[in-house]
Amino acid sequence: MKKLALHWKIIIGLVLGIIWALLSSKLGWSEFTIDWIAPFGTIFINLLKLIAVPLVLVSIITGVANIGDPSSLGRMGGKTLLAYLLTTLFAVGLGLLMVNTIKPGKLIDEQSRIDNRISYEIWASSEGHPPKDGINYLQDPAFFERAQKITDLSKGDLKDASVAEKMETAEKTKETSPLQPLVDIVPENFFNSLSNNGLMLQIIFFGIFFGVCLLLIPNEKSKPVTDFMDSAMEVFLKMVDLVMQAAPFFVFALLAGVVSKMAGDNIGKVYEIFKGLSWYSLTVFLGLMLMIFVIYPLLMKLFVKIIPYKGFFKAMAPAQTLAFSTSSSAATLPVTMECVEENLGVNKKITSFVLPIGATVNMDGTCLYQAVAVVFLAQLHMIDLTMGQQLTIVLTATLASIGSAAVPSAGLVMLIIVLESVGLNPAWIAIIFPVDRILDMFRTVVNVTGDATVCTIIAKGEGMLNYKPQENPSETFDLE
Ligand code: DAS
Repeated sequence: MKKLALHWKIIIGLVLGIIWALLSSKLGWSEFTIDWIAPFGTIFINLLKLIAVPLVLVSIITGVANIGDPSSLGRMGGKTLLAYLLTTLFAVGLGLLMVNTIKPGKLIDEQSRIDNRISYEIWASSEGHPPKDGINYLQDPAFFERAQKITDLSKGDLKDASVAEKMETAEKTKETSPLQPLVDIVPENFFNSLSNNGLMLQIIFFGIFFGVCLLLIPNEKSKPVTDFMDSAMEVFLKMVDLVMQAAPFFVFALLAGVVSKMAGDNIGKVYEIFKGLSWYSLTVFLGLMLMIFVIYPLLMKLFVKIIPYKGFFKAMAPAQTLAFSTSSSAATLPVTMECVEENLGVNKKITSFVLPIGATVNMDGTCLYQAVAVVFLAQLHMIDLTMGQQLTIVLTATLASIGSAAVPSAGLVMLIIVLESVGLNPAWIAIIFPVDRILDMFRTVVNVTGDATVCTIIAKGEGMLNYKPQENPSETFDLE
């Protein structure tokens, strides 16, 4: 039988996870699922986090160091990085606008959100800090009256349960799975002693700083280091690749575990979780489609004009389909360069500089998705992020997308930083992981299309764009 592509295997794992979650809650197997299946999901997340830190460091260093000669860091380099930064900031803003408008995390029943909130407060207190939105429901018995008012709760358990009781039961159900010793073998953090919220941002800063200095020392001195970093990058990408080979099983364990932990034996809650994930996926999908079919064509119309709407997509189709199927901007880069050179008429001098940088540091689809994901998860746990926190998301999602390696699911791994930056539980990536690979396919298409758009605009500005006009001029952007 023809080898099934990884993402189809992951989707099979996803479907099996959904079936198991439904069966488990229907037949009362959630205890078994939490004890014997969910830990493999935790191991998977720990593995991804374990690889993330060195991968980000090496990915940024190689990305910056491979810019070439430092002089190119000048005008064109400045224009390129500025253009990439602007499209990234726009994408984060669009993501925040979408998620605060559609509010996918609020479209599930309040009962589930209240329980999610309680688990958040217990996690926050176990981390030694108060809930980040300043409200401390668990210390407020009126919380349960408030909950009853909001959800017109008839259920006796909330009415009678005291705050302490709720805390106690929750503590008991914490990760005490028999497989916990197995989970503890896989450290979640490369620099365990340094595990603090700012860790990843410090890594990104250091990576950029190191890369630029590497550029500025004489080539014969920097070459051994750059070669070492390139091989180190291969090693870490191989690690991601190996872990992803087991992704179908891990996705199954993750989904089954997350649903059992959040819904228990309550089939109604399972439905609510899937409903929330569907609204979340739709919000991300709509944002990504807007970027591809509206924002980038608008930028082309504004700054390039001579390339027709249909001509742009026809030119980019091979790269976009490859990005969709591989979920990797790096794997797609050679085809992206060919499409932009051959079909859009951009000079090789521009593509060989602008596109490799774009593949490493410009991920508009990723940062849009990260903005949506963090606010969705907060909404799901009855947390209203303040404007200040949302601006923090703009900064950290931008940095996280710069730090994301151009490989499958890199954006999810970096989501950890964005969640930690606003005091949310990084383990929540497990809630959205089940649908992540499918969304990754679309966001990689956006990443690649964004790189090609910026590259064409830069070429136009440098007078190095030689597009062959289409036969039918009425289709051009330039409708005058
Ligand atoms: N798959 C990544 C890429 O190659 C994007 C992501 O993970 O968000 O662009």
